[in-house]
Amino acid sequence: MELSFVMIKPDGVQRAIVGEVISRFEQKGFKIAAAKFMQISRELASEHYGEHEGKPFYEPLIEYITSGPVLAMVIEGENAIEAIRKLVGKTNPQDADPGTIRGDFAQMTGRNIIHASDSMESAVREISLFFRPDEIIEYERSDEPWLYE
Ligand code: 3AN
Repeated sequence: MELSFVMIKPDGVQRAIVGEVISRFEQKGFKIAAAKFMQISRELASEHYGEHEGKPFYEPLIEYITSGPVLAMVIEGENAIEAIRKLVGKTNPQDADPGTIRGDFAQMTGRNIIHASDSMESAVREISLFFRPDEIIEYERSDEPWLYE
């Protein structure tokens, strides 16, 4: 089982599709291991998006992600990192397939609703930026025997 860091960005919260987005992960069989509704500080935003510092979209990206509350989550499941990226869709919603979250709900890269870790290394780094180890809950979902053989 893998853990991925997933965050519904301020546009997802403002557009009132938090429940819809979480449902997609739940219905696929992924388990919420941690969740925090929060306002991201500039410091945390610049740590999270450090790899993009210096790029033309960096400042708008920091403005965007700190513009309102977000729902940060740790989501667990089989091959979670890659599988969640598939459910989320391509970074530019114009390229994201219908049926993906960005393909169904978003128009622009700068308002693409959701973040999900793109590798094991990013997942470990991002989870530790947003959550303490004791905030990540281990439990069984009652339908696990029906999801995993
Ligand atoms: P993803 O979120 O799909 O992993 P990254 O990590 O390349 O994509 O980019 C992080 C965030 O930075 C994106 N979700 C998007 O909000 C913003 N971003 C990335 N590339 C661009 C771009 N070319 N123009 C505007 N914003 C961008």
